Amino acid sequence: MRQAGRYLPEYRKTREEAGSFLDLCYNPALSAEVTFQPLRRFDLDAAILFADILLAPQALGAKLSFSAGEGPVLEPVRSMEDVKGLKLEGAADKLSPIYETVSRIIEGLPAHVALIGFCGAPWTVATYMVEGGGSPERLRTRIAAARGEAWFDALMDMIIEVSCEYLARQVKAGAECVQIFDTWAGDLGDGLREKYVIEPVRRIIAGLRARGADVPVIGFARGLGAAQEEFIRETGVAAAGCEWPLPVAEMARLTEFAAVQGNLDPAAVMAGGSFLRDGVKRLVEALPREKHIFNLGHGFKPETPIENVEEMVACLREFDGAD
Ligand code: 1CP
Repeated sequence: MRQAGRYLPEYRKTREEAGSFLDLCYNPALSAEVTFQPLRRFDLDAAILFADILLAPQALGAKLSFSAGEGPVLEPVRSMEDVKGLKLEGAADKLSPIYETVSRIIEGLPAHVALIGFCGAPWTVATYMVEGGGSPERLRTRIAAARGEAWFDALMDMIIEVSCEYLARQVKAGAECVQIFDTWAGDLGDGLREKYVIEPVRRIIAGLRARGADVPVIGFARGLGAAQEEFIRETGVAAAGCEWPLPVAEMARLTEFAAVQGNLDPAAVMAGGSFLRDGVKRLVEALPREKHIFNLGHGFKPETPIENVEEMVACLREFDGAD
């Protein structure tokens, strides 16, 4: 999950130095610096590339800005005419500063730390493009999907294509694993999940393999609940990211099909104390270590106390004990 970010004062400083969030994303030296920041503080086994899932739609030609305190704002895509205004050709090239960031990270990364690249899953990226930013219910997008609108399917195809190329180039630059973030996967029920969550992720993995990128893929399809098993089996992800409301017993069951990642409640890290310790212990005890990537069930909140993150990592090392 996100591990850099606003809970770290050094991140806020670098972001200020960059000028804006997007300037930071497109600055390889500063993005690499931000990727390293959590590693200097905490004993972590992996780093996640600093970038954002919304850079891919921007590369397709959708105007993007981040307004202070309000999150992302995108020029909405709501018709075939809008889709035709986007351009797939050359889109992955516009993301070259990100591949440069990956190369720089690899140069400075300790050998025992893995680098995870990432992109947004087509469904989640499409929701931001159709809604024009974050939206509490994403109804416009869900209705377009339920109607099987031709423009919506064309948009999904474009996002799938750019994502294959974007991830393959991250791998070529040195990413050792990639994660596909489907934050809004839980929006879709039977009849739509297969077409807009499972099939696009399956196609991205096939596209990666066709380009010779042979790294493990983590699928974070948030909110799938009982459909996680189907997602794992049909997409072929090596690991499934699990959000915190998923019971640990269900995660243990899923290890029959793939590795699992997660799923500590970000609020437990904010709370600290015995709830945090017990949460870490529960995960370590319930899941086989060769099938479990310890992580949060979603990204760190900006208000998270740094000493609680230190405590979380210390507990993990203590309970895990194998290293
Ligand atoms: O500095 C700031 O104010 C910006 C905060 C921030 C950060 C640190 C945003 C804005 N993006 C990021 C980086 C980011 N985003 C990473 C890099 C790794 C790291 O921080 O260590 C990653 C992996 C993401 C992924 C991402 N961006 C997701 C998927 C994962 C998730 O958290 O669900 C999503 C949905 C986004 C979109 C996004 N980026 C930023 C915001 C405010 C949002 C919108 C969130 C929403 O609609 O609720």
